[in-house]
Amino acid sequence: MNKLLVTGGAGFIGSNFIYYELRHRPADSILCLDSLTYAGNINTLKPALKNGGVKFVRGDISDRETVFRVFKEYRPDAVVNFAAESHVDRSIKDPGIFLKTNIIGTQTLMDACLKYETERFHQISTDEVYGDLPLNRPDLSFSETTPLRASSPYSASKASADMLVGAYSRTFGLKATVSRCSNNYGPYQFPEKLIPLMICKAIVDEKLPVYGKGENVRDWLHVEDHCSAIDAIIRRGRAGEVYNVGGRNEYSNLQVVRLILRELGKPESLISFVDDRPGHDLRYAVDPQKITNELGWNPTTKFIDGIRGTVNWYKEHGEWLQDILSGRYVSANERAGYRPAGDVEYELIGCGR
Ligand code: NAD
Ligand code: TDX
Repeated sequence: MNKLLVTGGAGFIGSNFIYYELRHRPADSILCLDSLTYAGNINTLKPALKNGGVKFVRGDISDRETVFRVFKEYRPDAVVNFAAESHVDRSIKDPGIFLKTNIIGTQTLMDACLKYETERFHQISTDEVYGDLPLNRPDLSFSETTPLRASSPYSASKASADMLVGAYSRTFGLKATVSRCSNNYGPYQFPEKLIPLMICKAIVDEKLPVYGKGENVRDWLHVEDHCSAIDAIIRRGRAGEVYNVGGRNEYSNLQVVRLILRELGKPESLISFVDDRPGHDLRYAVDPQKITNELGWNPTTKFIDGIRGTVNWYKEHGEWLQDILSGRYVSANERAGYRPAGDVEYELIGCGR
């Protein structure tokens, strides 16, 4: 397996995965297919594209013509599908694009895999497909057999895609795997998600908007650990299987925000409690026993070290961040292949613009 098609590789986890593969599998070739929505940033991939091991096509995974052309010309051995609308708050404001990209996009890629007999299709899913757990039951966690019970339009679209992967696997014999991971953090995360948003705001002494009472719990995993799990699954995981990926590393949002403030030497008076997210999931907790037992995977980054490294990364990558906050990255994206269709909205939620 040495020709990978990585979709959504200009986003947070996809770009980290491309760099992970370049470091660990230098003989492999990678083609990144990404439509460069507001969440994609071609600048993130510049060093990888210069290096020559990675090629880039700007295109939409729900556009059959583009997808089939890419498969016909590139003939990937494996497809890793990161491309998605990924922000819960946006899905509450406008669900439509989540259904198009996350469901139809996944179906389109799988149809192409069947036609071109791709050895492996891997779907990057999320622990949010299982719904949430109560705060007062720390003994409970999600296993791969926990029924799907999505809460937001985002998680419902991801759960739909997971069901389709299962159906394509059983009905058409598609060689597919699914990974359901907990909340990721690390370099290159778009500053609309909790950790990078809070870091960015704290650096410039802006108020940090914590939803509700800040008591919701997430299970945090460093993105590098997610990448090592995906690498193990696509190479050694069994076709037809789902693997949960998590850090057994639960913190409330308030604990996370306080930790970031401490790392930056900023006062807790910056915390501002704001209206809660509608339908806000209380707690996620993933049981990663299956991937540990079958594939020997374990996370390696301690949360305190990971947060410290992430805070420092954002402090040291002011240009990458300013390009986003100022909207300059949109021009770089527009120069990268084609102009976005009219339905692409370049609105930054929560970034003070
Ligand atoms: P992201 O929003 O940072 O990046 C998504 C990427 O997909 C962007 O580069 C965007 O341009 C691209 N994209 C969007 N629509 C597309 C389309 N129609 N065609 C082609 N490209 C398109 O997302 P992320 O946080 O890196 O998440 C990647 C995947 O991992 C998603 O499937 C998400 O559901 C899943 N996931 C994320 C987390 C997390 O904590 N961020 C946790 C578990 C699972
Ligand atoms: O400004 C904020 N204030 C706040 O209190 C934001 C943006 C978030 N929050 C809370 C909501 C959540 O309880 O922080 C928690 C984390 O929020 P997000 O970063 O938006 O992540 P979440 O909703 O948990 O979903 C993430 O993890 C699972 C990713 O965005 C998904 O793509 C992934 O599937």
